[in-house]
Amino acid sequence: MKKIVLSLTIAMAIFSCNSVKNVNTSSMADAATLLSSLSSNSTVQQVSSLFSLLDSNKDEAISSTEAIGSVAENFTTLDTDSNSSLNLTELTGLLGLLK
Ligand SMILES: [Ca+2]
Ligand SMILES: [Ca+2]
Repeated sequence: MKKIVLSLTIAMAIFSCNSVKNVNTSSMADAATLLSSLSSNSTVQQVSSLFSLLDSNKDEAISSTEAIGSVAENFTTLDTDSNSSLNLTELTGLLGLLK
């Protein structure tokens, strides 16, 4: 019985470590700040910075789980090739949606 409790505790510890690692709160906060400062006058450079902040797994694509705020709200509109992820070109389309 003790062994089971111990391995459960270890499994829980590993799990909680992993979930902390997966959520990079500082870059999420940066992304939210940058996103709220974007307007139709924003540059592709700014969208590019937003892209790298949102792309937490660094696969050069924004998945629906990585999208936040207006990117998440307009995800299907931005995803012009409907592959359920946004590349930099598709994310740049956000500028056209901002007023
Ligand atoms: Ca990604
Ligand atoms: Ca796409």
